Amino acid sequence: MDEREPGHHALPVHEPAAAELARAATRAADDLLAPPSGASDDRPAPPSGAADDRPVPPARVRLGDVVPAPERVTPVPGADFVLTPDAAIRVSGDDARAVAGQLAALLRPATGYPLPVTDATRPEPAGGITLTLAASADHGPEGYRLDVTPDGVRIEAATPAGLFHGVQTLRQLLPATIESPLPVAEHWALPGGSITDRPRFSYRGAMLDVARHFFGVPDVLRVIDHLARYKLNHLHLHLTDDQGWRIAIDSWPRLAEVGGAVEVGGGPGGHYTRDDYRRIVAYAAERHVTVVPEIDLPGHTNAALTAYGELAPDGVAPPPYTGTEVGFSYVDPTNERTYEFVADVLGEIAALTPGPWLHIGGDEAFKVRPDAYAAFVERTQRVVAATGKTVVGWHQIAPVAHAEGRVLQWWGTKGEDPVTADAVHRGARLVLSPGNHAYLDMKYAPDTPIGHDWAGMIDVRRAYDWDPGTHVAGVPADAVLGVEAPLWTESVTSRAEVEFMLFPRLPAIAELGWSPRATHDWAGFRDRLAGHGPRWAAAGMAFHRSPEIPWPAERPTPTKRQAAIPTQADHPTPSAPQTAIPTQTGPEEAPAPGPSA
Ligand code: TNX
Repeated sequence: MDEREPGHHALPVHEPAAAELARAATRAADDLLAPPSGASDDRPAPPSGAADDRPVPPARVRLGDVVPAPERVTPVPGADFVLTPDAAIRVSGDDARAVAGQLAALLRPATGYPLPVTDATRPEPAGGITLTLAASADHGPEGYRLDVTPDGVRIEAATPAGLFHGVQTLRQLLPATIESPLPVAEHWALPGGSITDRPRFSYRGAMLDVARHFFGVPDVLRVIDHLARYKLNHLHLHLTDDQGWRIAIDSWPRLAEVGGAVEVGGGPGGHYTRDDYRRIVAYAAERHVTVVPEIDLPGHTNAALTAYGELAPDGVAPPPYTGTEVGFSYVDPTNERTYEFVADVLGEIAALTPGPWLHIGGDEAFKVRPDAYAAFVERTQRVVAATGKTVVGWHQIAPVAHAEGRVLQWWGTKGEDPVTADAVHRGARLVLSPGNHAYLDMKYAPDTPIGHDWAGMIDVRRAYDWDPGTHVAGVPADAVLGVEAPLWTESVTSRAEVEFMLFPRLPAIAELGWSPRATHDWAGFRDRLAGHGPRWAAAGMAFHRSPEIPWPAERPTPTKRQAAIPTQADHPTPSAPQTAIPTQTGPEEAPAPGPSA
């Protein structure tokens, strides 16, 4: 195990300075080796009109700076491509057109360029981006190939999901200012070379607990955007818990109306209507993200019991709960009415959910006797199967009889778990969310203003330094479906706080899920990640300025037409750990709904 000494988290303050120096030295060396920016013969000139009002030289992005690390990166020095105002995005077919629309929507705000989407068969204007869907391409269901040459950028994939992931890579190869919501005078260069890429695991996700504190649709859509940036493809929504029931159920209307009316701390809570949920699911699907809905059973059900006291073991509705204890509530596993409730709720959720998974919780039902618990979970697994979905549960359901295809979400903190290993031998697959590495509700360090510490502190290095393929003893890599980073929200109350806890740790988990193990390297990851800070800042996102990461010095923003880019004014200097969380992180508006094809 990679457990580190207690006290490690009192990070040496000189570490970032040393890393910063090393980085500066690398860049200086790069500058000596590389041809002067824009001066090589085969490099196109910067876009006309942009050169004069360009106040600073372009920030250099290297082809290998991508997070998560691609499978193979082959830089070609001097083969940079520069995106110019007359560029078009060419597509090879209708399915590629939707991704091209998304790419155009990503690039238009900061560049101010029209970037029309055109057919690849039309005569080509020079210097554009081509997206090619080729079913014969050997990149797997999510992989892609990206080529940058002075003449253009080409992305090829066998599926729209692969093209979409390639687009996220392209985005990261442009200067950080590409994230600006307003036009910026910038030299829009991409480093030359080729990338071929595909994921290590098919399930790469994050969980948002919308039960402890409720988060409205715009906040959830924004989290989906964050997942998509880092090639995560599952959003697990923890929709119900003691403090709130957050999804409307037609056949049991009081669940959301009554059970959704509070949250931790006594706030008004809230819930998603069926249309809200459909909107979330559709927005996610456009970004190749599958929503995994969780109805936590038989414990964590106080909110349901407040709405329908008949489900409680004593038949009496308890008062609403706004604290943060766990393990005290449960639906009566000996009452047939409970199984009508389970079938109705899971049936409605299944009907609203296009993805294959239905998560039934199963954690911390401390007050239910083991035999009654096993009988309840077995029966509930059968209810899920009857809906046509595949059951997912927290690893507490491991001892229960196997159900076809079932997936256990493992949140242990020790790599020894014979009960889970046994369930795997009986056919279960695992999604790994180790509490002491992947729980993004844990504090970064003792002075982190929000978060838990029961699984220890999780700094960026701890989030990164583990291997999903070997983490649980007796569980072979081929039984691991993937990884997920849960964000529980007992202490997380706003969009800014969500982002502060996700960044920069979510990209670490994303890299574990996507990148080949051979690329795993903390020093390299930390340096690649550093360049993402300015991207998050330009996008108006909050993040923790972890002292482990050599964030680049601030670069004056090359504004054009007085671009109002969110500044980092509320972030301290890179060497000081950020302990305060900005209350406002940019436009309050929801991200625009995805561009329609
Ligand atoms: C454990 S992880 C829980 C949650 C809490 C979380 C806080 C799991 C399946 N159950 O109910 O929110 O710890 O870290």
